Amino acid sequence: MNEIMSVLEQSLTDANFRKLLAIPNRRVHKFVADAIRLCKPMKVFVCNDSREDTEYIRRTAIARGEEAPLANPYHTVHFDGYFDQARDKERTVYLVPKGEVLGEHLSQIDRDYGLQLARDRLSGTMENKKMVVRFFVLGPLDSPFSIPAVQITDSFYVAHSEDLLYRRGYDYFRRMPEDHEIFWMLHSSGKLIHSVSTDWKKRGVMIDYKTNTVYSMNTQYAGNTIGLKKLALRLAIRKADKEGWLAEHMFLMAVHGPTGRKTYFTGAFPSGCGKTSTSMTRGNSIVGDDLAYLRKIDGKVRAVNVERGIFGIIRSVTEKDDPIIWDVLHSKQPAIFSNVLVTEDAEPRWLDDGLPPPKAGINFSGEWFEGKVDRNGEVIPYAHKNARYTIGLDGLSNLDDALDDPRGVEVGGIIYGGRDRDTWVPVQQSLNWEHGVITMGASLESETTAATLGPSGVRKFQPFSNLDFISIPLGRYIQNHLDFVVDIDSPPLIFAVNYFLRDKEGNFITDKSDKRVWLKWMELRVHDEVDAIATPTGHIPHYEDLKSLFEKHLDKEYSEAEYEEQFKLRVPDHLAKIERIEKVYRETVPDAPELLYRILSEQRAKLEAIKHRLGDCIVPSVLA
Ligand code: SPV
Ligand code: MN
Repeated sequence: MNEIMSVLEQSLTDANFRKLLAIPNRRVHKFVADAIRLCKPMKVFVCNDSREDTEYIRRTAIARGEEAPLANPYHTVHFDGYFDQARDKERTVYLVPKGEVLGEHLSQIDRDYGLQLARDRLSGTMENKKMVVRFFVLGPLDSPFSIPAVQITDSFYVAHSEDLLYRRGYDYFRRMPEDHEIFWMLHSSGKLIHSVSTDWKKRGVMIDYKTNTVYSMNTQYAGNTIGLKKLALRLAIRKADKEGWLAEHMFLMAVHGPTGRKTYFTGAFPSGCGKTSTSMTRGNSIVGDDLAYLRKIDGKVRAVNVERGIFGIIRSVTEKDDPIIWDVLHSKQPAIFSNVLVTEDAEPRWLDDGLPPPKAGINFSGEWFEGKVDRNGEVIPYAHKNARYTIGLDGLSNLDDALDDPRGVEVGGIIYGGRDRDTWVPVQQSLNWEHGVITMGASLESETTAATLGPSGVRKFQPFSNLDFISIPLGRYIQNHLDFVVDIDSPPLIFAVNYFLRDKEGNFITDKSDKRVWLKWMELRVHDEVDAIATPTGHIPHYEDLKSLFEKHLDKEYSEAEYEEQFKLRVPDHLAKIERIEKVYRETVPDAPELLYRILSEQRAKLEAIKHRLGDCIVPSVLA
């Protein structure tokens, strides 16, 4: 203990030492001292969440060139390295103790080897830099959901982003019980040239779930560095597994029903598949757009937003389609833009922003001009497809008032949705909880997007939209979902949506705004206020109900022909999907629950029977 104190005393100025020691938690002191011994920072800054300290972080991000001011004085821009523009799934690994098995969907290395590698790579990385120590709370404060987390980083951009995205926790750390479980995050950008990590080939995220610690190195992209986001989600999934709750890659929103009623939904969509835009739909209110914790409280499923901000994809954000986000991004609310193009007037520009494309500017490749190509002769777009904006939720006009409720909100429905060109109808309700967990959550597939490194547009198995973050064997994770509601009288309904259905020519057959109608229909289903057609894959809407919802909420004439095209049962595609899903579970998920195979077989049998009777493609009027 004395050794820890002497490291801290030697490395921290009086003011920073006092700030750290005001948190009377010896594990915190030890984590900071260990990080100092390993990374050898030139200086250490402990942030106590005062205005002065948080402003200092923002100012320093600019002074060090990690961010640059934009024309709007409340805005900055940050660039990640050219090869560091998305989550690096391959190099995000679990450190697995000998004898433990995680299953083949998770990248993993031996724990002892991994810890040594992390130490080697982090050793001395802050020699000419300042280390920032910050304290946050995941979920609302003073709640059964709260998880305190410490972030150590040498990136002021990371520390600044977290300020917008998470609930400040310095005071909470001062008063919480000494033995409260804590998540620990240590990040270094490594060597920098022009503020960009140069050792990106040695980048990595190493998750030591034994000690709730995540090490991140030689990377800057927020998905790899912001410990509280997807790095903490991986730890939270393990904690939830032990304690009987769920940590999910889900939005949380209130769908506003008739006479002002609010019904809360969570929604799991893979990155880049409409999660944020659904949670932001006009006429409803948002609690969160990315991460939710779900617990059972007093016989109900209740959920909270883990975060208090949005790190959203900015591509295609337009004044017409996303008026609320657009307004916030043109207001006095603080925002960090990343990997956009900056014009000579210091305005940010992003792909498909509804304006004439720029001819020149600065982007993630440096000085950019029209027609610029990369080393392989590929044209570099003016902004990255995965360019993002970081904002707090507080500026949103549609923010739900339950954001910080320590008890969370009661969940009426859970929605699963992926990028599916040919199989699922735009909206359907599962036959029951188990059917939803298996045929919707566990069977989710989606085409890849620019949110992860690698090619886009490839159909991949994406169970629960959470596969990238699941940190326990997949079969066990599914069993946890099945078991979650055993003692609940009326569990949330489970729905599947598909915004990406296409015709034979490859054109989308639903409109972006249609999701408003699907949400309103689901809201009515939760209250049993609208009837549905039972099909082998789930309950689908009646035409008349959708027609009136389209008229009411979108002022749009919805034709029967559109309905039939969108909601016909595509039997061969469903059968092919069951084949794929069964195969992936049989071959790669040895602990998959038996119930999964039974439910898939039942669904296959029903589909085969109906195919025999009615053919390959069945319009809803025949099913009704
Ligand atoms: C996602 O890719 O799912 C995101 C952004 O929400 S991040 O995980 O932070 O990369
Ligand atoms: Mn996400």
